[in-house]
Formats: sequence, C-alpha cells, structure tokens
Amino acid sequence: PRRILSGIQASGALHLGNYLGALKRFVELQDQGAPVYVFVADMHAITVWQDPAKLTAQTREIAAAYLASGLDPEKAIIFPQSAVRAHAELAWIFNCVARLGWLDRMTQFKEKSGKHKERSSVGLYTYPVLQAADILLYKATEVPVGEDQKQHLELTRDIAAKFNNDFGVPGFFPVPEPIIQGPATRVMSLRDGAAKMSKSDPSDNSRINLTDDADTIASKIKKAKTDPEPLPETLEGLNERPEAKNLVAIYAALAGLTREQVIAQFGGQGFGAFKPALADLAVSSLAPVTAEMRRLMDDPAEIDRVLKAGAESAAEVADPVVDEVKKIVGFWRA
Ligand code: AQP
Repeated sequence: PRRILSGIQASGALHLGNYLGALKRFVELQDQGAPVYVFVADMHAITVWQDPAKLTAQTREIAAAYLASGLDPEKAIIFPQSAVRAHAELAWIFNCVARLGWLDRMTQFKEKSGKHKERSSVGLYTYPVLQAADILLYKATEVPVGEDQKQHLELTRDIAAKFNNDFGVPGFFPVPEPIIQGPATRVMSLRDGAAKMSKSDPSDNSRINLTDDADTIASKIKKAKTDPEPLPETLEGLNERPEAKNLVAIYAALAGLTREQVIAQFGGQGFGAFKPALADLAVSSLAPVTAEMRRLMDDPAEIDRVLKAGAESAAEVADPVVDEVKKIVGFWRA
C-alpha cells in the first residue's frame, strides 16, 4: 500500500521554494487519497543553533503553513518530530547501520558546514540518518521532496537495504521512492539563477517568503535578475537562460500549467509584461495562504490540537515498528 511521508524543518521562515517544491505537492498527494504523514522537523532544526524561545513558535508556524496550504488533519497526520520518541530511537540504530563513507559523500553537509567543519554539530553530520529513521519508521513508500533532497533519499534507500540484508529480514523496510515532480522541484534564487532559493541566503530579495505582503512580493519580482531578451517562443530557447527559466517555472507551478503552456502564452513578450503578470499570480496564490497562517498563529490552540492528535496517531504507527526493530537487533525485552 502507498504511504506518503515528508517534513519541513522548523528553522524559520518558509519561502516559495518550500511552498512549490514541498507544501503544494503534499496537498496534491493528500488529494489523491493515499495516507499522508507530514511532520515538523524540530529535531533536524537543532542541528544548527535555534533559540529555544523561538523554536516552539517556529514549529507552530510550519504546522500553520501545512494547514493553510490545504492539508486536512482529517486526512493527513501532522505532528512534531520530537513528540514521537521512536524517531530518536530508530535514528540511533541507523547510526550503527550507515557507514561513514556514505555520509562523507553528502553534499548538503559540505555546503552547510562550509569552512568550519570541525565546529559543526555532530547532528548536522548524521542529519540524513535521522531522516532515514523519519521515513522508514512509517514504512513510507513515497517521499515528496525538492531536488536538493535527492541524495539524502538515496542514503535512506541504502540504509533500508543494508538493514534488511544485515539482519536477514528481506522486505522489512520498503525501499522508498523519492517523488521529485512538477515544474518547480528546484526553485532558484531571484538574484542568481545558479543558486537555490534558500532561507539561509543573506539577501532577502533572493526569495519570496510566505510572510511577505503583496507590495514586497511585487517589488522582489520586479527586481528579479533577468537578461534583456524577450521570452523565447520554444522551451529550448530557455536553455542557457537560467533566470528566465526560473521565472517561467515559477509561473507554471503557481498557475498549475506546464512550462510549454507558459511559453505558448508569453513567448515573444518582454519581462516588462511578464514580470507584472507573475507578480499578480504570486500575490493571488500566496495571499490566502499567508492570511490563513496569520489567523492560525493568532490563537495557536487549533494548531496545538492538531499537533497533539497527530503525534498520538503517528506514535501508534511508529512505536510498534521500533519495537520490532529492537527485537530484530537483539535488544533485551521482558
Ligand atoms: N529552492 C527550492 N526549490 C524546491 N524545493 C525546495 N525545498 C527547499 N528549497 C527548495 C524543499 O522544501 C522542503 C523543506 O526543506 P527543509 O525543511 O529541508 O528546508 P531547507 O531545504 O533547509 O530549506 P532551505 O531554504 O534550503 O534552507 P537552507 O537555506 O537552510 O538550506 C524539502 O522538500 C526541500 O527539498
């Protein structure tokens, strides 16, 4: 049976990349009818310093974004990662399954640790192992993520296969498939077509935040870097034009169109015409999400109810799996 799982870190403001690459996809999958587990990755968030006074609010904010984007707690199980103890327990066992050589290849650690590897937390290094635990605890079959998570998903698949093989339990953990689909699996920075839109980019103009108001969104799109040529008449014409390609992809993802359809509509027109159309579309798509997030955050009681019920439902699935793993590994049990 299909089981979908994904999460977003509780590390601050969400941006258009998170919305198009992750949130919007979760809702589409929920609407296909498969069971959906979505968590707020607070344990992942603390791999870099998080102010404890803010972490709780950030956790609620991600939950609010899930609800505001259209996840329905009657259909999707929404929970904070740290509220289900099994995540930490399975992650430890997987730390003993994964090989150092595998983790050494992870490019996200290299990017995030930068020049200060020796001062990074050990958690930042084993982050993908915790992610494998998140996924395999629910025996998830599909994991919708942005392009940047592809390598981590491959590690999850390796851990599942090695566990099944080492302990002689073929098929115990299903080997999950990443779902990296749609026109916006890698939304790029508005200032640099070669860099991913990211919350850690020091330039706020590089990204559209889910909390930006209409004027800010319009002004960021107006200032977005482009080349002087009009939009091409064919999709191939976007090759070697990363900024134009990115704006077309964003338009397509927001409008629910293919990039071909966007080119059919705007090919031959200059950015003077395309940018205002994109800004209007971005504002009209994001405004309801932002407004609903604000409403939910004003009185977090509703969010807290959803998270508590979600954590209970998630634990009902995860606890028996981790119990079985402990038995397979040979841990003492009464
Ligand atoms: N630019 C992006 N385009 C498409 N999808 C993206 N995702 C992130 N950036 C883009 C997807 O969003 C989900 C949540 O990711 P996360 O919780 O791991 O957050 P992140 O990747 O740490 O977000 P940032 O902005 O990229 O943060 P920093 O700057 O810290 O690296 C994932 O499915 C991710 O693929």
